[in-house]
Amino acid sequence: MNKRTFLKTSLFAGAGAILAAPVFSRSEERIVGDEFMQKPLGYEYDALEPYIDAKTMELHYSKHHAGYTAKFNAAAKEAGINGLPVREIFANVSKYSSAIRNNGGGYYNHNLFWKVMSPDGGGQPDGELMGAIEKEFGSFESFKEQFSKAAATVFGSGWAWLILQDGKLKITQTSNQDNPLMDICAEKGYPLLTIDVWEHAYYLNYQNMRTDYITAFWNVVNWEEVGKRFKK
Ligand code: MN3
Repeated sequence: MNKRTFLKTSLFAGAGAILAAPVFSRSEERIVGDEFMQKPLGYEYDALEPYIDAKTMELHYSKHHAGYTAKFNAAAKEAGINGLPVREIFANVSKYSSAIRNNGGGYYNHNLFWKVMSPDGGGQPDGELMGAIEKEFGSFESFKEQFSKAAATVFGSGWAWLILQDGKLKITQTSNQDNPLMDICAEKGYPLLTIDVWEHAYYLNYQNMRTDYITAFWNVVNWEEVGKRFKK
C-alpha cells in the first residue's frame, strides 16, 4: 500500500480514531503522521553479545541513529517532503540537499540493519533464497567470502549490501550513508542484507579489526528476515 492509499483508507476507517496519526510501516521504515521514526530494535542492547557489545549497540541506536533520524526530519520538513515514503525520496535524492541524502540514508540504513540482525540469527538461509545464493555465487561459503570482502574493503565509512538487481542477487558497496535505492548510486537495487562498516559500528569492541567484526556479524544475521525481503 502506498502512502496515499494508506491515508485514504485510514480516513475512511478513522471515524472513531480522528486523533490517531496515520502510521506507515514496513520492515525498514516507520512513518507516524509526517515524522520519520526509528524502528524499535526488537531486542535488548546486549542481545547480540558477544558478537556486538551492548555499549556499541546503545550508542549506535540511541545516539548515532537517533541523530540521523532527527536531522533527516528537520531537513525533510524544510524541503516539504516529510512523511513521504523514503523510497520515493531516494529515487530522486540527487534533487535534494546533501543533508537529506546523508541523514535520510542514515535513518533508513540503520532501520534495515537492526532488522537483518537477531539474537536468534546466524546459520544459513533456506528455501528460495539459498537456491538463489547458490546459483549466483556457487555456494553459501563463497557468498560469505565475497560479501565479507566487500565489507572489509569499503574505503573509509560505508556499507556493504546484498541487493536484488533485475531479479538477480548482487553484492555491492556504498560510501557514507548512501544506499542502493538512491538515484545517485552506481549499483541500484532492492536491499536484502546490509552491514554497517562505519567505525562507530565496531570500534569500541574491535578497535581497528574490522574483519573480526565482519566475521562475528555472520552469527547474528537474521536470515528469516532476509528471506522474507527476497520473496517480496
Ligand atoms: Mn552506523
